[in-house]
Amino acid sequence: MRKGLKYGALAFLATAAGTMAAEANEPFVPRGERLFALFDTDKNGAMSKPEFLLRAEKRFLRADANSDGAVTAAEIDAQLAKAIERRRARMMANMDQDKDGSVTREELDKYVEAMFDGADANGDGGVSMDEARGFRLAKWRKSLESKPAN
Ligand SMILES: [Ca+2]
Ligand SMILES: [Ca+2]
Ligand SMILES: [Ca+2]
Repeated sequence: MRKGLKYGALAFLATAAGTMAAEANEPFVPRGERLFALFDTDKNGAMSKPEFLLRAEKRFLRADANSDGAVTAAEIDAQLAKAIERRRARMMANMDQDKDGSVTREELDKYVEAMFDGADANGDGGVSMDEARGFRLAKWRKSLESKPAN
């Protein structure tokens, strides 16, 4: 139980930071509205160069494990490995319901069906584009956690 919650919290953090964060912290121009809003710190509707620079530095230099101001290939490797581990832990925590270390098709189907139901906000059996856009994975996962497992 505790373990599940911990992974859930990690998953939430990872998703809150943006799914791209799970890959590498390479500089990129934000395209989604939510992500853009994070970059546009003073919320004036445009991302300034200093805002862009600050964000990129903060993200990229997270990999600088020994804090020497430079990121080595090994530091990038270590960070990617951590991200992969987190991702695997999240996938297993979400889908491996009987915790036997593998996700069966049944377990996958159950998860995917629950996700569909979560996205189908008005419960009419179809997910519209608006419903798909309004679906928040992190929020949905949180709502799963608060439900008792069956
Ligand atoms: Ca370093
Ligand atoms: Ca299993
Ligand atoms: Ca619907």
